[in-house]
Amino acid sequence: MSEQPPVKTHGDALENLLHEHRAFPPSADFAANAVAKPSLYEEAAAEGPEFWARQARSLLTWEEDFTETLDWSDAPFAKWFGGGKINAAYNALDRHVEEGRGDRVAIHFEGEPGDTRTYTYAQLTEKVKKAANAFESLGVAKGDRVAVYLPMIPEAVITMLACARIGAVHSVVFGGFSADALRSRIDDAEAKLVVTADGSYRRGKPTALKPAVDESLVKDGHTVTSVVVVKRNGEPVQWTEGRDLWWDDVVGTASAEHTAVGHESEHPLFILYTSGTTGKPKGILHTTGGYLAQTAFTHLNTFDLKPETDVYWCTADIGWVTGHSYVTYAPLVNGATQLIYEGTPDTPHQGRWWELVEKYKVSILYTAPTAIRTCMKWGRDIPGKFNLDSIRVLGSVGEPINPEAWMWYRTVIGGNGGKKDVPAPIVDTWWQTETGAHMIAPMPGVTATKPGSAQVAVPGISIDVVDEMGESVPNGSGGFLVIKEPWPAMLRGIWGDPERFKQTYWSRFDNMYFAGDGAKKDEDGDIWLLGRVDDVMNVSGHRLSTTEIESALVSHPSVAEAAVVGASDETTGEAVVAFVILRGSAKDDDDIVTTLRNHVGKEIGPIAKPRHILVVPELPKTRSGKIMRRLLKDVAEGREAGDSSTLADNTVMTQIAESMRK
Ligand code: 6R9
Repeated sequence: MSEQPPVKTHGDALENLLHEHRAFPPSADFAANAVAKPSLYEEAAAEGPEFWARQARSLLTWEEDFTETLDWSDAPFAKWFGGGKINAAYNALDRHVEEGRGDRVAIHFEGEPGDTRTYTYAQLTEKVKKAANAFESLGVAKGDRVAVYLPMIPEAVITMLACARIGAVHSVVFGGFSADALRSRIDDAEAKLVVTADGSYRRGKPTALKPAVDESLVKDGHTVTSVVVVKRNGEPVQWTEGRDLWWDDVVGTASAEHTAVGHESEHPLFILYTSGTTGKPKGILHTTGGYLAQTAFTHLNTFDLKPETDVYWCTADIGWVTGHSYVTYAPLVNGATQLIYEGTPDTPHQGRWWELVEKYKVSILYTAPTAIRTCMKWGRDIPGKFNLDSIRVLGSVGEPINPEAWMWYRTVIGGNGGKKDVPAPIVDTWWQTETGAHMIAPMPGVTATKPGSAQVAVPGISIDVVDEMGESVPNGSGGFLVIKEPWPAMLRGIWGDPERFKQTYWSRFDNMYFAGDGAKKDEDGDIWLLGRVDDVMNVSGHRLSTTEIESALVSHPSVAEAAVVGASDETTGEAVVAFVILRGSAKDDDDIVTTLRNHVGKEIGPIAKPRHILVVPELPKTRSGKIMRRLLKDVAEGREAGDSSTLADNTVMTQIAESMRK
């Protein structure tokens, strides 16, 4: 344990006001059997980029070995593993079959209504070969783009891998996005094929997808020649002859023979548009060799994966980068057995996730803080009804995880409701669509984990926190998170816009990638993420992090969830405005707002006391669980809320507006 609370202020840097100083070292047993050993850090430091060359050769099968590890001569455009040829689908599928792992379960699928399917590696390989043949028969060739607009069903993974197999570039668009959002992504990537479904099941109701595709293609001027439709929920669909084809007709009848040829290491693998931003979507481009090497390495080491025995479950949607790297690619490249679940955590009851953990004996669970906080709100009795003993590693991603939620996750989920002597370690993984793979994360079995901190750079990754001038800050101080050396899974650019790539990520500091996140180093040098820099408020000259105030609010027993924004204010520059969801009984407490203001004052300091606290029934979130503070800022500043088309639930803003009027 660190002796000092990791708090201090430093010049103009972010004020660190958290008082968290617990640390949980790995058990001797876990450490002894762990995949990642402490020596990984020394090896990486000594070897430089060659560390990654070694990982790429040991974790992947290359059709042709590479001749150059890294070409950074055209920075910031990196080339990794030049001269190498590799097929992503071959690595995820065929080689496991060829090496005698064909009977291992690749995917356990559970639909929301309770229907199940199981695919072994041999069966999944056959499906992907058929899909690859089918897409080729529709004229899709290497380099062509394919838009994927599917729910969380095995066909999503099959489609992505079939594209990778033939060298087509997939662009997955969230099933929750509107027809307009889909069209702008189709246009930007000039997609030839769209793969979709009639619909899916969410919250017990069939929801439609195909109508949005139809609507998106009404106006001429697009590049789509075929739409392949998976039959998922049997909802009636409109049909455009000559363009629309049922999956079963075209994939079902295709040949199961297909040879995977190696593509250049730098061949584009996918484009993924970043969510929640206004203006033209940013198509983040990833390529093959480096991406696969880093995703496979991190999946193995961060999660301590034992592919023969573990059952891994990442709850992320395929439309999010986490679903790309840690559902479709890394787990299959590593030969893991994974669970894919279609629906929502509360259908048909609030224990659905825990029921699935018990049923499939999930041993590694990877989810987002927003989901953990939602489960906290429902109460520990719900997971308490299930046996969670199988869980041995827990992961978190997407947002800073409040210490409160971290401790709950550890005890209630990782500790099987307190019944386990040694709860499962939690790995808080910081990374982005742009980084492609984990960048900051503890290694279970090596790192003594701290509630709320992602802590240390992944071996082979160079991370720092710098001040306004780009100078590294000392321990105990805060600033901007940067990446100092190129990394294998880094984005190779923004689709069709090299200038915007340079401008967005490489212009703020010289020769450093600016992630857009604020962070601090504690006294031990461990990194704490403080949220997006645009989520940092300036109140009377004091820089306050939304995350810290949210954590303080959530640490009060009456608060289930909280979101904080800065509203512009003539006198103080910005004023803190908090939106809170209360737990059951607190709703009848008339003094709750005063109580919470004082609580924040006590936890952080009077300067952080919210000017206004608004009690709301829900918070606006994207499908990946990120709170859209931009919309709350509109409310806080008395404006009409802006574009909410990327919200998971479109009615939330109306609910908030109604609660304001009361
Ligand atoms: C993987 C993913 C990236 C942004 C990132 C940061 C936030 C992600 C986090 C985290 C604190 C973590 N973020 N993981 N913040 N701790 N463990 O989420 O990608 O959707 O591109 O979002 O998410 O702000 O910059 P993406």
